[in-house]
Parts: sequence; structure tokens; C-alpha cells
Amino acid sequence: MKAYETQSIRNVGIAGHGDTGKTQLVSSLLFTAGMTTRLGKVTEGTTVTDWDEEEIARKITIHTSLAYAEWAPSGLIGKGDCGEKIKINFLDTPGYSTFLNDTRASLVAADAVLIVVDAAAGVQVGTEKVWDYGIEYDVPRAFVINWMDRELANYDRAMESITRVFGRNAVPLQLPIGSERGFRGAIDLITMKAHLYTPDGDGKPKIEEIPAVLAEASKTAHETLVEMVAEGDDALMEEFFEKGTLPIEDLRKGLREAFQAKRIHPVVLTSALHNIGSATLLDLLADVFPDPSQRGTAIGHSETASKGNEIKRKIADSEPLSIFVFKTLADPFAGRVTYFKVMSGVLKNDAMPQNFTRGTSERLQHIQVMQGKTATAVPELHAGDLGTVAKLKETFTGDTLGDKSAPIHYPLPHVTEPSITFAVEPKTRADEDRIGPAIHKILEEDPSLRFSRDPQTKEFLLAGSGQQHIEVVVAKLHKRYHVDLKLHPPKVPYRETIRGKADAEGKHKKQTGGHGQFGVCRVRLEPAARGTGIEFIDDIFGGAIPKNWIPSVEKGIRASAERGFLAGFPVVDFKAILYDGKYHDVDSSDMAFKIAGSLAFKEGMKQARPALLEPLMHVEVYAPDQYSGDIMGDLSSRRGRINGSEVRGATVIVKASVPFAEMLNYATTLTSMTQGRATYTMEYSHYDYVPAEIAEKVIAAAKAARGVEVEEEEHV
Ligand SMILES: Nc1nc2c(ncn2[C@@H]2O[C@H](COP(=O)(O)OP(=O)(O)OP(=O)(O)O)[C@@H](O)[C@H]2O)c(=O)[nH]1
Ligand SMILES: [Mg+2]
Repeated sequence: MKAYETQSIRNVGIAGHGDTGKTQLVSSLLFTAGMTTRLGKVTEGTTVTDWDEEEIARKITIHTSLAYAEWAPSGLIGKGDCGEKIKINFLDTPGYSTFLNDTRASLVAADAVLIVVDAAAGVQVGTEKVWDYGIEYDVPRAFVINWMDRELANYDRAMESITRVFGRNAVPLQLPIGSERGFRGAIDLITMKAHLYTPDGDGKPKIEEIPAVLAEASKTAHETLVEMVAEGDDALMEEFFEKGTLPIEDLRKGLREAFQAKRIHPVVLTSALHNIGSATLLDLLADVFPDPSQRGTAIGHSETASKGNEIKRKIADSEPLSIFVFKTLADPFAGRVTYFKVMSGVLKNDAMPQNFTRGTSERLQHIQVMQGKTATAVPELHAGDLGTVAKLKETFTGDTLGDKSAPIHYPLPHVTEPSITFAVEPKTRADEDRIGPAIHKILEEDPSLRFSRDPQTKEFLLAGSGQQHIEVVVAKLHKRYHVDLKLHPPKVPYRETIRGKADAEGKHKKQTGGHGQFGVCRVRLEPAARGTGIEFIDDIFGGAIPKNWIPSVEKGIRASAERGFLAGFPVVDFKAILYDGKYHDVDSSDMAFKIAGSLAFKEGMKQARPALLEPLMHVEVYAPDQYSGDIMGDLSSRRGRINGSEVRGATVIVKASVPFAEMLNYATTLTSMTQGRATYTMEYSHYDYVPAEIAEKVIAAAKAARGVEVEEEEHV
């Protein structure tokens, strides 16, 4: 395969609400560009980008896949720079809310986002989410209204929902020809031609004059487009006022600039399943979407986690090599596969860059590009290109590698905290032995997953972003690593905190035989803001406790807090101020002060009005209008607070804040309440106090589950 230079590369993130047709769209673009010989279908499990067995089984995208089309623009939206092939890299991202973590993390590699919208549903909650990711990474955003052939597809309504939510800068580049099953293509408003496609054809249109019935509407839409493009560009504005229009080439160039400056969000139309609109869209990606260098400079730091001095890097071959790892896959056969973007310089096969994050060097043998699961070895990758390499030893997601003489660290990816925890039980003894190593591999590819063992109940706990997320992990463990687990109902991750202040002494003194043990500390406890965790403050003056034992006190307090006070849930959001103590030259030790810290903490908790905290979820329910009353009533009865509702077409969106503990069986209730016509999303919002009468029950139940009074032992 040809090595594409930066100017001939496009990195396009395909993102949107679940089931809008992202994977199908990538499939139709790959087929149209001749990258596949058959139009792969999601329903048949034959697309390039949904290749994982779980994805095929569930018919949804679970993790981002890479694919590419080599496409020479065919002049469909103006002559442009026709002829030269462009390599369009697609990042086909998940749309289901449970898997949006991965979407957010992988869009870091995109230089523009193409947001897929369902022609019947219009803008949905996922649409807004991915739009926000585009803003977070500061990249241009365009829309494709897909599924135009769908029954009840409605261009006007979908377009209206886009401009209502995202503003008038979302501008149509096309008007539809035909509707629902009769959808045949679109008027291109740049060239003012009709692009007519054969359904289930080769994805390339016949060019015709605009049908008379659409002439008037096309003219008006063309003028709007011209005006929007010219706005903000004085030279174009002048030309526009003089001539009343713009020549095609100026319009297309102006559009490119306005798009890249994020002044315009173009909207195009497709039917991915029937391969309508594909070539026009490929031309748009090649001719109007930015190449990686057009983002200006990449910004990193001299130290990891955005610490140290800021370093700017031009995204160009002429700069020193730097590559950023945005994803890791654990393949049971190929081993670890590392997905990266070349941020600057040229990466040659067999290079041995420094891993700046880990302080080691890695040999990159067999650098490759991905067409779904299929890897093709390449001799080199230029600045801006995306690639993978297998079997790196010490490189993980979020690492920066590069030329040893020019270190740089790109920002670490955002990791979402898990919002749901399940207990998993190994089915056999053999499963129990295998669970650790197997999960370890999955954790590497999925930073939003947490695995732990409850110290009291000895249960294995898997925490993730939703039930489906955990189910997929359990299925992967079974298929890839032959580990069988039973899933137990989710646990509410309660926490404990304090409402009042305390001042307590912890005294550990043992004088029996040989060496004694001695340590005394005085600690004040104070409530701290929600989300701050534990803050330990050393306020010792005059050496009442020697410096080297102070961390021991802190460890004792933290370990005790982790084990909980009321019901075994971690105690958070408090300050522990160590301000006095006593020691003994011979008998004091690390252990003695750990125990003293732990005793002071427990004593303090008794005075500090301990309280239970529970997670509250932000819930959005999407349902046909007529159910809105039932849905709100039900959420209120779950101790929910309704934050509002919004009507979009025939759909009502109810937004509420509800304790997680009350949402465990919600899916079942909602389905029976609406005959399966509603969906909902739920994400962690914040922690708040559990009302007293409920707290009592939770505490009793937690103690019963542990089969013991919460530990009273003194050992740390
Ligand atoms: N009729 C019709 N069906 C479509 C079209 N696009 C997608 N579909 C169907 O919609 C379903 C979902 O398509 P996908 O491509 O998996 O959607 P997605 O957005 O990738 O879904 P997630 O990745 O799970 O969010 C599949 O059954 C497709 O066949 C279209 O343009 N027309
Ligand atoms: Mg998909």
C-alpha cells in the first residue's frame, strides 16, 4: 500500500446515537471505494468494522474500529483537486450509551467528526453527547442524516431538530430526492445538480439537472448556503454582493474554510443500507474535511498528565517523531494490539522510539494499518496517520512514544468512573484461578472497567458503565479465556461520610514481654466537600510525633476509612488533621502508629455523626408522548426528582435525578409500562445523603450480608 503524506490523509470519527447506521455507513463507503467486493451488512454480521464476535452476536458496536478508503474525489461537489487519491481513515465508534466511553476516548484521534442522525428520530441524546466530544477535542463537526429510506423518515423534521439543538450553523448541503422507500439521492447545493443513485447499486450517482419541482426550493437553499459560507469571509462576501452568487470553486473552498473554522456544520443525506449518497459523501470527506495538519499544532507537556511546560508540535513530517496511543486491544491470539496516531514526524517500520510515559524503549516491529480486523503491514506512516502494532511489552493506552531527543507527553485520556457494580462468582475452582489473569487482559483494553475483591465478603466485584458493559465482559471472558462466571445483581456502591466534627485520641500501647509497642496520636476530623475523598493534613509542631511516623498515622486512617464504619462502605469526603501525639524512643514503630491512626479514626467517627451516601443517577427516558405522565409518576415513586421534560416530535424526553438503588429493576418496569416503546439512558451524577429510615435498612442489610458485625479488629 502507498504511504500517504499528511495532506492526503483524513481522520474521520463516525459517531452518533446508537443504531443510527454508523457501521452500515462505513460499510457502504468502503464498498463504494472498492475496498470490499461486497456490501457488508450489520444484519448479516459481515461489516468490516463490527468484527468482534460479541459485536456480531449483538449487532451493535462495542469498541471503536479502524478502516480506510482510498478515494480519488470524482468532482461530484466541484472539480476540486480531482485525481489524487486520498486515504480516509474511519473511526467507527459505538453509539450505545454504555459504550460511549470508548467513543470519547478514540475521538482523540479524529480530525473531524461526522455525526450520524436517524432520519426518523432526529437528534437523540447520543447525538448531543458526541457533539460535545467534538467540542471537547475542538474539531469540525458535520452531520449525515442516514436511514433516509426508512418508513416515517422525514427530512424536514430531522433537519429542524438539528438546527434547533445545534443552531443555524448546521447548513444543508443537499435536498432529498424522493422520500422513504422512494429516496433516490439528493440535489447537491454546491454544484446545483441532482445526484441520482440506484438503490443497492455501486454507490455512484448519475448526474442530472434539478427536477423542475425542486428548482425553487433548491435555489433558496443554495442561496442560504452561499450566504452562510460567505459570512465571516470579507473577500467572499464582496464577491457575493457583486454577483449575487459564488462560482462553484470559490463556494467549495469557502465551505472548506468555514467548516474547518467550525463556522459551518454541513448536513448531507444517505441511505447506508441501500448505498445511496455514498460517492457524494466520499467526495465531501476528501475535498472538504481537513487533513491532520490543519488542526494547527498538537499540544503536549514536558511531563505526563499535563504537568510541566507546554510543548507545541507542528503536525508535520519535518518535526521529531511523536506518537500517541489511543487504544489497546487484548487479542487472545495476536496478543496486545496498540492503536496509535502519528502526531509528528515519520514512523518507519522497525523504529525503536522511547516510551516517554514509562521511560523505556520499544521496538515497533511490523507497523500496520487496519481494515477492521485485518492488518496490512506498511513500511512507514506519515504525520497524522493512524496505525497499529502488535506485541508491545510495556506500552498502554494514553502513552506517548517518540524520538528520545525530543520528549513530549500528550494529554491522558479521560476515564469515566464506573456507575454500576456487579458481584461475579466463578463457577468452578478452575474458573476462580483463571479469573485474575484473564480480567487483567481485559482491563488493559478497557480503562472504564474496575475489578476488585471485597475484603469482607471475599466476593469478586466488576464495576462498569452499565449492565450491558458487564455482560459483554463476562461473555468475552467466557469466549476468549474460557472463564465462566455467574453474575449477581448489581450492588449499590454506597459510601460513608461525616456530618460533624470530632477530636479523638488513638493510643496503642502494649507492654507484654520483650519489645513494647507505643504510639499515640490526636486527630481532628472535619467534613469536606462532596467528591474530595480523604484529605490528610499534617499539623504536628515541635516533633510530638517524629516525621517518619506521620505517614504511618495517615496509612492507618486511610486503611480504616476504606473498611468503613457504619456498614463497611468506604468513608469519604473528610479531612483528618493530625495535630498532636506521643512517641517512645524504643517502643514506637510504623505498625504502632498505623494502629494508633486507625483507633483515632474509629473513635472520631463515633463523635462525627457518620452518615450514609448513595449515588444519584441522571436518567433520561425517551418514550411516545402519551406515556409521559406514567413515566414521571413512576420515577417520583422511586424517590426521583423530575428535572424537566421536553417534546421532540412525537417523543417525550423525561429527565430526572434518581437514586441508583431505586433503578435496579427499571428496565423491566419501563418495558411493561410502554409495551417496549421506550428507552432510557442513565449515568452517574453525584452522591447525596441517604434518608435516615432507608439508611437504617441499608446498614442492617449490609451487616447481614457480611455475616459479621463490621470488623472490630485492631490489625491494620
Ligand atoms: N433501511 C435502512 N436500514 C439501515 C440504514 N442504516 C442502518 N440501517 C440498519 O440499522 C441497524 C443499525 O445499523 P448499525 O450500522 O449497526 O448502526 P450503528 O449506528 O453502527 O449502531 P451502534 O454502533 O451500535 O451504535 C442495522 O440493522 C442496519 O441494517 C439505512 O440507511 N437504511
Ligand atoms: Mg456501529
